Amino acid sequence: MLPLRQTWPQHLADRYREKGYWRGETMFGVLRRTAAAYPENLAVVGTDGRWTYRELFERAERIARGLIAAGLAPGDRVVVQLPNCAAFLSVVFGLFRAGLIPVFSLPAHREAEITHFLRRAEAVGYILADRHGGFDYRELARKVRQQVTALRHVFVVGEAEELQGLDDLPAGEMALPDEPRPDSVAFLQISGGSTGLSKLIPRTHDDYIYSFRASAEICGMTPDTVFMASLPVAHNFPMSSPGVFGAIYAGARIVMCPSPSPETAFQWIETERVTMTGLVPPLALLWMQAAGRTAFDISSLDVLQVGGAKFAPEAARRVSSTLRCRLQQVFGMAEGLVNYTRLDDPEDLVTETQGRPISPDDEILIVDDMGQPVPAGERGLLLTRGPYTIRAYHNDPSANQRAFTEDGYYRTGDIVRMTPEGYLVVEGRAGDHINRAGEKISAEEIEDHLLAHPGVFDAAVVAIPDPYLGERSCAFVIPNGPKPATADLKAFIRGRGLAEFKVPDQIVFAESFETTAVGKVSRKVLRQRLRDALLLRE
Ligand code: J2J
Repeated sequence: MLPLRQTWPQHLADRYREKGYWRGETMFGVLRRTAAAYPENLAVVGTDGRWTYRELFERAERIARGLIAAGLAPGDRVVVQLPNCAAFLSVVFGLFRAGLIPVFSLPAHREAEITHFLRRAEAVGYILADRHGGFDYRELARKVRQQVTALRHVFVVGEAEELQGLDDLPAGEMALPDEPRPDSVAFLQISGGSTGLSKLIPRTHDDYIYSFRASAEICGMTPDTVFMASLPVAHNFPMSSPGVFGAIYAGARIVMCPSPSPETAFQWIETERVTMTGLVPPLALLWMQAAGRTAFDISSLDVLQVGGAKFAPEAARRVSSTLRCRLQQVFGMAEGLVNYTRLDDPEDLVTETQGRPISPDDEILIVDDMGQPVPAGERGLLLTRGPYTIRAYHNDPSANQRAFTEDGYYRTGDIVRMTPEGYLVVEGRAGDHINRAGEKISAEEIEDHLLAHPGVFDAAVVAIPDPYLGERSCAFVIPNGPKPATADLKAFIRGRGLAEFKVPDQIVFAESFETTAVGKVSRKVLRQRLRDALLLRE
């Protein structure tokens, strides 16, 4: 298979190299260098193991050999679905070493999402856990394999039953291929997606390494840092801002926390003396609440990052007094651009803003609906391009048409303003997705599933502000004949093989959607009106 590319104009690629952003390293090269510098330092701790950098490196190489021996070839795509565990890293770096392209899915994903990723990525492999969180992923693999005939290799981490176990692959002395080119695509990340199904985000070795190397510097990561992945590690935030990859760059220790609940996470913080972790706002609120009455000693925690959705300034102000650590706000996206408040920023900037970009070469444009820049300090749509922001999604011309301007800016869909200090404040969103505790749900995707129910004539899914989740999803449904039961509709969505977080939190039945006499309105306007009407009623 040909290496996937992400193309920046030549003059910009040259500039990014000249400035030392892109250094021609590969993802596996990052691990190799750290393993050479700190072989006996503990690299990763999880429920499945405690490995030094030397052990992690050796395990990754063994997996690479096993995958090549099994018949996979450089450039092949492999969907990875693993929870937070040490093996996540050995598998992913094994794939990198073999020149295979991981496609990162979340433990919450089910048949509908996994088959979509496999098809869209033209993947030939799928690596999954045996069980996690009360769910048997092998069952999922059996179903998926029947639906996607191009899927030739399924490997289970753990108890494989009749499937192929990853640890049982004959590694032998299989020769490893040359390492991939640093400007080639290293993996496909998934987008939160505001229209339809998730899009695939191709990130190159050069651009991604720059983003997490610079992030690790901004966040002061050193070999003494103990970074805990509390959120699902396949998310771009715990993966790269600076996340587990930034930690590997810095030679820090990684703790793979199996659940972000305060009961579990606090215990890991105490035992492993965790110094830094990242959360979405609803979890940060839970942790702040729990901190006052926990018996665990969480005093090692030095930096709490909060991002993925807007963190209210009132809550942000309480972090230092409740959790007794510093706060860093993070506003990022899997497509690229990441903003941080800096650790030495004055308190007002840290609590009231979502930070400033990583790179001096991150270009920020704030525009009105016509695409014209707004006056300084006013709110508008955020467009961006730069040394680690993609120029195109994988294999999706119509999404690319919508999501990028002609001169290569990514339309984030976020409404922001810039402070005089050059910091961004997120004010809202133009796109139609629901940001449910940091998980982005496309309204259109859920509407399409609802419309497949025989009892549904029409459906519109909207985001409703929620005190716990930030936003929850509400589906307005016009029945086709007798009203279906709410529980049936939810069960129907689940039965379509969707991640649980996509099941509407609330369903409201309506007789019609004719909210004005003006005739047909766009979906976007319709969703807006339904949301406003419901909020007025509440
Ligand atoms: C408001 N909205 C935010 C914030 C993200 C670091 C951190 C987060 C993500 C992420 C990431 C926000 N305040 N602090 O990839 O590397 C919303 C915006 C944004 C979208 C991106 C990272 N932080 N958001 O959340 O790809 O709407 O990445 O465009 O999942 O989340 O979502 P995602």
